[in-house]
Parts: sequence; structure tokens; C-alpha cells
Amino acid sequence: MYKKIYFDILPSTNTYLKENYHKYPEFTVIICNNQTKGRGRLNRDWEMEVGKSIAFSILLKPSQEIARLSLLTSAAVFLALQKYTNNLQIKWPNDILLNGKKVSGILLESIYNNKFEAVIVGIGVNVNNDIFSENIINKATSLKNELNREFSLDSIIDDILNNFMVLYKQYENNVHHYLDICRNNSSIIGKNVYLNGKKVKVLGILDNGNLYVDDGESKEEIAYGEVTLENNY
Ligand code: BTX
Repeated sequence: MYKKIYFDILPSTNTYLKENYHKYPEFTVIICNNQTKGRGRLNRDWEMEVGKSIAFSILLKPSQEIARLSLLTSAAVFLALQKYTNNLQIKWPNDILLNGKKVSGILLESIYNNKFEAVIVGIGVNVNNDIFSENIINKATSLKNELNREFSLDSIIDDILNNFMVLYKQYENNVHHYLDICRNNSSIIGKNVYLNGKKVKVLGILDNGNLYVDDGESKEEIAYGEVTLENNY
């Protein structure tokens, strides 16, 4: 079972765990009310509105790196938010979209100290946010923005953690239900997208979690990449 630890303010829950992972057991969850230097992938910023967004990180200490963890985490967030709306999609590998806009982002970071030691699963969800910076106003949204009511941050955190634990235990037993969730609710399968700048048609998500795409000349498997839909996200 996980153990939640709350902080009022931190630069970033992921950064905090990166620096302090050795002090905590596996399945410690660091949650904060105000994150001043929230990070996305590739050193991008992650915005939050104090008291209105969710920002937390889960510490995992498996014996080795876990493949497809971003898909598993996306599926856990998807299932938790699905309680409130049917308009969600998963954009491979780790964005959750609501009405086509990003409502949640996931940042996975592995820690090595000569050898693999831990992995940090950082999750941000826009819940009751009203304000987005100019940079993201056209591509970000919150549950409140779309559904016109407020939500309890704590219940959503618990729902995400419970779903995550269920999917993680299934994974340990070689059950990969999260893959079906990502496939069945994908925002990009069957679509033409830009993948790392190149136009491709997405054919599917393979069992190894890679994207299978057709660039018009050949079909290939992509392990990592940045997908942009033709219109916006
Ligand atoms: P990402 O690189 O996929 O997304 C970052 C990009 O998303 C930014 O460059 C910006 O365009 C846009 N963006 C920034 N803030 C928001 C927002 N609140 N909603 C929607 N779009 C936004 C996504 O990275 C990974 C985010 C993980 C955040 C969690 S919060 C807890 C943990 N701690 C931490 O520092 N990061 C993770």
C-alpha cells in the first residue's frame, strides 16, 4: 500500500524525491499544494494553480527498470478521471486529453547511482484551474473548465493511486490491461500526426508499448517521440 506525505510548497515533487528517495520506502507518495518549479519532459515547465491543481510523485523501487510505465500511468489517470467524464483520450505515451486539450501530464524519471535504484512517477492534473498562461491557453484545460463544477483534489489523487496500484500489481503478474486502455482510448490511432517532426499515420500501439506507424514508404516502430496532431494537440 502507498503512504502519502503532504508538503505545502516544494519546487517540484519529482525533484524532491530525486534528492530524497533514499529516505523513503517504495510506494511513498509526495504531494504538494504549491509547486514552484514544476517540470515537464525535456526540461519544459509544468504550470499549476495553487490549491487547484494536483501535483504528486510516486516512488517505485523495482529490481530493474519497468517497460511501458508511462502507458500504465496514463491508464491509471484515465480510469480515475473517467469517473467524471467520457470525453477523455490518451495521447501516447503520456498525455491525458479532455475534449482534445491536455488535462494531465506525466513525468517519469529513473534514478541511477552506479546502478538502477528507483523510478519516480510524477503526475500533474489540472482540476479546478481557472487560469492558464498565454503559452498554454489554447492547448490546456481543467476538469472545472470543461465540466463547470469543482472537484475534490484528494479523491482524485486517491482514485489515481488506487488505479495505479491495481494496474501495477497486474503488471507484476504479467497482465497488461493498461495496454488495452491506451489503445481503446487513443487520440492518435488511425490518424495522421507529426511524430518527431515527420508526418506519419499511426497504425497502433504494439505489445512492447511502441508506436507502430506508416510514413508512406515503410512501416516502423517508434519507442520514444513527440506526437503532434494535425490540428493542435
Ligand atoms: P510535457 O513535456 O509533456 O508537457 C509540458 C508542456 O505542456 C509545456 O511545455 C507546456 O506547453 C504545457 N503545459 C505546461 N503546464 C501545463 C498544464 N498545467 N496543463 C497543460 N499543459 C501544460 C508533462 O510534460 C509532464 C508534467 C508532469 C508534471 C508533474 S506535477 C508533479 C511532478 N513534479 C514535477 O515537477 N513534474 C511532475
